Amino acid sequence: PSHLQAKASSELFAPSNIALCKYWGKRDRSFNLPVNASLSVSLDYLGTHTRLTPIDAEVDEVWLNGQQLLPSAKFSQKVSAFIDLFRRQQDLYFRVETRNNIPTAAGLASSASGFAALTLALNDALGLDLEPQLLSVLARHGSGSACRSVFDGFVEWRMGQREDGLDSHGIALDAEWPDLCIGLAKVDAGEKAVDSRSGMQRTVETAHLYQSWPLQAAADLEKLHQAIARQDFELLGQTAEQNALSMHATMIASWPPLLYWQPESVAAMQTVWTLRRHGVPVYFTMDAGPNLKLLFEQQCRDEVLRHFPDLETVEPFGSR
Ligand code: 2P0
Repeated sequence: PSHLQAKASSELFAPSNIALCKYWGKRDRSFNLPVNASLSVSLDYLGTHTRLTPIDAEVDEVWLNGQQLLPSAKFSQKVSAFIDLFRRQQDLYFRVETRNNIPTAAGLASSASGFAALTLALNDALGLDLEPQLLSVLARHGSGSACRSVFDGFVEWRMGQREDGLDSHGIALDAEWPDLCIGLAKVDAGEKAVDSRSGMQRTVETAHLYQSWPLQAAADLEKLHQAIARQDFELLGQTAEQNALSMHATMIASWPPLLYWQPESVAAMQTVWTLRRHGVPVYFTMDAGPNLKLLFEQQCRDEVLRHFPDLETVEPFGSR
C-alpha cells in the first residue's frame, strides 16, 4: 500500500529452531544469502512473543524481556533497521515488546525466533497478508536462520540462486516425528564472545577447511531427507552430529581460532558417546555456543535424563 496504517496492537509468536544440517557461511552478506541449504526442526512452544503497538514518536521503542533498551543499543538498531524494510520512509513507529522464553544469546537461536516473530507481527500490524514464503524471505533479512522459524516442524531452507534472494526461504516439510525429543543441555547461558554473524564470516575468510563444508552440507541434507522419510532415527542422529562437528571443525580451523566449546561441552559429548556405547541411541548437535542439544526418542527419555538431570526437553511434534 502507498500509505501504511497500523492496527492498535499485534502480538505474534514464532518458535526457535535447531538445525540438523547447519547454515554456516554467506554468499551475500547484505541479504543473508547462504552458501548452503540447511534443515531444521522448530521447537514448538519455545521461542519469541513479539507485540507491536504504534506510538506517537520519531523512533521505535524496543523492549527485551520486560526491559526498555536504549535506541543506541545494538539490538534496538537491528530491530529498527528491520522495521525500515516495511516502513519505507513513512512516519510510523512502534513500541516493540519482545519476550524470549529461551536464554538469549546462548546459542539457542533467539535471533531466529525473534526476527520471525517480528516479521509475523509486522505482517499482522500492517494488514499485509503476505504468503508464508515471502514472510520467510523477509525474516531472512533480519537473520538468516529466522527464515526457518516462520514454520513449525521440519523446515528446509532452500539456498536459492537469485541475486535478489526471492528464492532463498524456508519450506515446511510434510513430515512429522511424534517420538522425537530435543534436550537442551545448558553448559553456559551467558553472552557469547563472537556472534554467529562474525563467526561465519571469519570462517569463510580464513579457514581453508571451509572449502569442504558445502559438500558435507549437501550430502547431509540428502541423508536427513532419507532419515525423515524412513523415520530412521540412527541416520537422523548420526547425520546431525557429524554435520555439527564438521561445522565446528571449520570454525576451529579459522584464524583467530573460533572454539565455542568449554570443558563441560566436551564432557557432555563424552557422556553422549558413552551412552551410545551402552546401546542408548542419543546424539547431539551444537550451534555457535557451548551448549549441546540432544536428540533422542521418547522411549529413551528416562535413561537420558538420568545422565543429564538438568535437561530441558522439548517435543517438536508434541502439541500436534
Ligand atoms: C544454524 N547458526 O543453522 C546455524 C548453526 C548458528 C550455527 O543460523 O548473520 O543468527 O543473522 O544470518 O541466523 C545462526 O546464524 O546469522 C545460525 P545471521 P544467524 O542454526
